[in-house]
Amino acid sequence: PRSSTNFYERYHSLEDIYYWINRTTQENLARVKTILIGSSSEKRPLYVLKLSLNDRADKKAMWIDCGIHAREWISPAFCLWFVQHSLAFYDVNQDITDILDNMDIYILPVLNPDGYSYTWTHYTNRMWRKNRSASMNSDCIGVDLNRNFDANWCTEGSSPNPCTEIYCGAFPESEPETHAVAEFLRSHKDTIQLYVSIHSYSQMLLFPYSYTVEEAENHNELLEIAKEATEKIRRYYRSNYRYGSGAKTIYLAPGGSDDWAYNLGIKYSFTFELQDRGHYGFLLPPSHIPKACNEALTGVKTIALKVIEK
Ligand code: ING
Ligand code: ZN
Repeated sequence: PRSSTNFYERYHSLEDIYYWINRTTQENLARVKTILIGSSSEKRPLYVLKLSLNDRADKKAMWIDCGIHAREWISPAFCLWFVQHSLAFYDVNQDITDILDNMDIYILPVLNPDGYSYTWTHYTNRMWRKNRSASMNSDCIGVDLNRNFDANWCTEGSSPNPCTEIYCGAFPESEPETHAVAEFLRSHKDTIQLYVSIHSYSQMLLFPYSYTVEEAENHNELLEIAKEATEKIRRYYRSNYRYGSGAKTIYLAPGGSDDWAYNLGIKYSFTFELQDRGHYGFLLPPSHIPKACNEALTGVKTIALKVIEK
């Protein structure tokens, strides 16, 4: 029997997502390319989708990663939602058309495939956050990939103890997942203008810095963009998103991907925390996927259009 809910309104296993990546690429050969950027510590492939919908020569690009933290299932669901929206509504919806006419989009649907896969194996593993790599001097497993980037690495707000949820790893980019992302961004930094990372939960739109309470050089510009994005979300969806620099809005957190990308030179760098604000937390029911994803889609589109104007 045919399922009554749409593919994008459900959560999917890692195998299903790999299958979806393959099918989406095969069905859109002129518009989508799959790029293998590396592999995880358990040797799963890390695939980036490149959406390139017109062949203008001087195009810039944006990057979106999802699933850096295993239990945040709404995050990979958003990446799939975003790709589907881009392919279905190019030349239909004005905003996504303007964005894709001016930018290529790189999308990494599952940055942490080992952790994500682990959360699908048994309900007792559902709240896993880190990757699944072994450590040299401890039996504890996993590095917090959002503490493993080379941005004030392993200072206050992360931990050198492998048994904690915010373990920074043995050294910056010690993990194959973070190293692959960093290498890709380093080699594309001249075209990538905008970096976006998708997490859950708590409904926030954050920007650098998270590793220090000091303000980023273009703080006011980032603040203005985040304000506009969250206002649009409130107007369209009646959902409140807080916004501000990471350190001042949630907590000190060094080694994060958005701070690292910012210091690399990607001056528009944002982290979304999607729905909800704690009622279901990481266990957001599938019936909430459409609203959560549409809110974030509105936010990402608003940011991208602002960056294109610059
Ligand atoms: N929140 C993020 C975390 O890694 C964050 C917050 C954003 C930290 C940007 C550093 C940089 O803790 C969740 N929910 O994971
Ligand atoms: Zn997270």
